[in-house]
Amino acid sequence: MPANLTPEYLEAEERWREADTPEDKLEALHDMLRALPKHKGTEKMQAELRKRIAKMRDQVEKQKRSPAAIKRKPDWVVEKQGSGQIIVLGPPNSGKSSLVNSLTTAEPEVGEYPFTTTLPDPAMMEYENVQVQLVDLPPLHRDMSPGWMADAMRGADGAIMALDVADDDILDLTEAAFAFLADKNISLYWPEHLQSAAESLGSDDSPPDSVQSYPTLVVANKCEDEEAQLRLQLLQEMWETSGYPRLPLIRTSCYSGNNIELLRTCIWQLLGKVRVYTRPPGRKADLSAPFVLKSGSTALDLAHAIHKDIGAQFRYAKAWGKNTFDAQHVGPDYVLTDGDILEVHSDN
Ligand SMILES: Nc1nc2c(ncn2[C@@H]2O[C@H](COP(=O)(O)OP(=O)(O)OP(=O)(O)O)[C@@H](O)[C@H]2O)c(=O)[nH]1
Ligand SMILES: [Mg+2]
Repeated sequence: MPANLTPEYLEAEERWREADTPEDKLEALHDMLRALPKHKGTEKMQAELRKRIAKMRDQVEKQKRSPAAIKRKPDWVVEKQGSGQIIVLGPPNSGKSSLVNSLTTAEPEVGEYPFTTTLPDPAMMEYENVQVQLVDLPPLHRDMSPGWMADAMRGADGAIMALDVADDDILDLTEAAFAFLADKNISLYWPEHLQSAAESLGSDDSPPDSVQSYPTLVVANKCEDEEAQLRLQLLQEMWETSGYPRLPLIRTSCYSGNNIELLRTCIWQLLGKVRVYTRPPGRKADLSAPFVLKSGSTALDLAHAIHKDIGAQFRYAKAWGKNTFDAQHVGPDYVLTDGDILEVHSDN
């Protein structure tokens, strides 16, 4: 941030942060542009502000065209889609939107300045033959996150917490992000189904202790930075002394693409789900359209997912998979493995 920002600008920026509606945000953005000193040093900020104004104006216009739809639900409610929903958490400017950009075909706004993302922004991530919904969120900060953030997170199946290992303020910003979560009684915990992450932060293996709790993977982003390793060591120490929950960690860089594909796999594993295929007797399974069920689900759960009558009249299934021999007869309690193919037989 340039040092010569006027109090008027800062006041308008504060109003923008606090604004709950796109109209109020638009008005505050206009005031920010008006109050921004106009000289060579602020040309980039002026251009960014104009871009944000144009985007916000589009949003206001869209709302006007469908007032009924807007009345029904607030802007921060994201409808779940795909096989599961993962929220993207983290302090300001840590690269949350850039990660969503790298993992999906969506183009959420990325900015050099903090508080670029102001509303939840869903995007679909492809993982092999399934789609996972990522929700890019505004930054987490003790004093500066909007109060509705906790509501926006509700219902998610897991979270990634992006931290910026190129930023000297990483410890303070991480603390401010955790303070927001603590304030809202939101906890994060180790995702038991994750198989791919080699590193971990902290040692406190406490189970989730609040109504709102998420299996979480920490993403150390901007890891191409020369001093990333040093900051990660400091982060490790701080994690221990602060008593934060033990969480897995992977290092990524949106700039070099490092570990982005590993992150994709981890996100799928975070969900703790299995993909199972069905085949009608004597025919081939359609491997492009899996049933996606909670890990630990059984052959009977699959039968119910196919149709309630098939579930009610389940007799047995033939299974092909990693843990069975081909066409093995299995009963209702057979626990499904990712990639299983089942031929379900019922009295129906
Ligand atoms: N060096 C480096 N910069 C990155 C990387 N990923 C993102 N950035 C930059 O970091 C800045 C912030 O990126 P965003 O994706 O907007 O961050 P954010 O966390 O969504 O920011 P807010 O929405 O404001 O909280 C931008 O200038 C990005 O280009 C990375 O891997 N390495
Ligand atoms: Mg963002």
